[in-house]
Amino acid sequence: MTPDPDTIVALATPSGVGGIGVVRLSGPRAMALAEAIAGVDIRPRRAAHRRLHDADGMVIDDGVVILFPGPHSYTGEDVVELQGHGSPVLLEQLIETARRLGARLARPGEFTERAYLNGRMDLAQAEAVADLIHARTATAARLARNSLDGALAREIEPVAAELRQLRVLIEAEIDFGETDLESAVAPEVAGRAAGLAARVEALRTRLQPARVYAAGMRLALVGAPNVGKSSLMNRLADAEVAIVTDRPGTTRDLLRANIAIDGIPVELVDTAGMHDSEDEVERIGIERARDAAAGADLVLEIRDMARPDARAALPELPGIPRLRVWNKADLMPGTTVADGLPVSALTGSGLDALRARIREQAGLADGTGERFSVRTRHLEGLEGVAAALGRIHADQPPDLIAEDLRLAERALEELLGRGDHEALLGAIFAGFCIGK
Ligand SMILES: Nc1nc2c(ncn2[C@@H]2O[C@H](COP(=O)(O)OP(=O)(O)OP(=O)(O)O)[C@@H](O)[C@H]2O)c(=O)[nH]1
Ligand SMILES: [Mg+2]
Repeated sequence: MTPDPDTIVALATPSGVGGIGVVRLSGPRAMALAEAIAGVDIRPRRAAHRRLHDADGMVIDDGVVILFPGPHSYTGEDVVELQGHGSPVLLEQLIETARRLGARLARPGEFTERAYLNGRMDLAQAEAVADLIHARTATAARLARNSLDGALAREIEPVAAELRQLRVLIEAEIDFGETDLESAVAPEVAGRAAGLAARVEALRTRLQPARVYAAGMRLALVGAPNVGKSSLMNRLADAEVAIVTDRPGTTRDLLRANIAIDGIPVELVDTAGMHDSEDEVERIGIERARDAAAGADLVLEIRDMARPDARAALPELPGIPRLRVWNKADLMPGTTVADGLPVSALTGSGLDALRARIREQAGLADGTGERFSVRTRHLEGLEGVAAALGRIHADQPPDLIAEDLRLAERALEELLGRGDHEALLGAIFAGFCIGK
């Protein structure tokens, strides 16, 4: 038998002053604590207006109390919400009271972890809770919302079903067959495994682009001084984020702006113009510009159409795509460029094409894959399934085939968090905020 879990408490709303603040409790003692704090005879699932007391019976606040008896609650346990005035001091007193009465502070994500452990959601859904909370664009939120409804599980259920069938086929032969004879089912199993591997791989390819909605994209704007990097960033951000002057060397440090491009969260990083400089401050700035480029998902190499020779000495960055952007197109009407995109930070011309190219770079050119939020972990899981299936050949002994089918199944189970994967759980729930 597992021991009774602790009763946990945390602030569920952001810290700071607000209209109201919500303290949430979950665990076997939650109802008893609610009684001690708010009094008896509260009907479940109904908002009750009550005085909220501390452990000595002194009134802390008055507010709304809602009881959610398990198992039909967020965590599957008894859950209590105490809604008080949004004063950090009062809410802290409420939390302290719950602790004095025997609750302990929740770890980050512990409410959702309990929901998962109690079978209220699968692991991909628990991750979707975090993705939903942290969504930076409406699209990202919509996809996370779909994931919360179990979209990934539905997507991989047919794969799991086929895997089970293949295992039954091969294991039945191992259990009952003549082991020294050649396997009768191996050719069929191997053929179907190959088909399944291709299906899983296709699924991975289809889902991959959607990852960017949760992960976001970092774009570094780099180039020679005065080509208009800061102007372009301001124009894309639709705000005066960076100082712009006609003097080369205006930007000396990294500047960041968070924007959305077609629902993709994009962080723009403006950098110091790159050139040979004796100036210590400028040199450090240029060094940082190089680091920013090295850490980007896409480098926008900004050039000046009126000064085609002004270029930055940017080192090769293997694996980081680069897009050449010719700025100040307004100064060179009628001129075309052979390599890259003509834009004007001044007039805004070419920016729609630039946004389309950025979206394309994210792998979302044709809008595929944007149905639910996808994490790298999911893609790697699918890769593991396909790899195990891909190892299967008709001329292998049946027990080897069975072993690879088992590995494929385990990779699939891990995707949804079925089975025992404690280290994985720790890593996932640590990424949550406290109170969720
Ligand atoms: N005509 C025209 N001028 C531009 C355009 N973009 C920027 N400029 C001008 O070019 C000059 C330099 O612009 P910045 O945005 O400061 O250039 P930068 O690349 O950030 O320069 P550093 O920070 O010094 O490296 C300013 O005078 C801008 O007004 C453009 O599209 N057309
Ligand atoms: Mg600048």
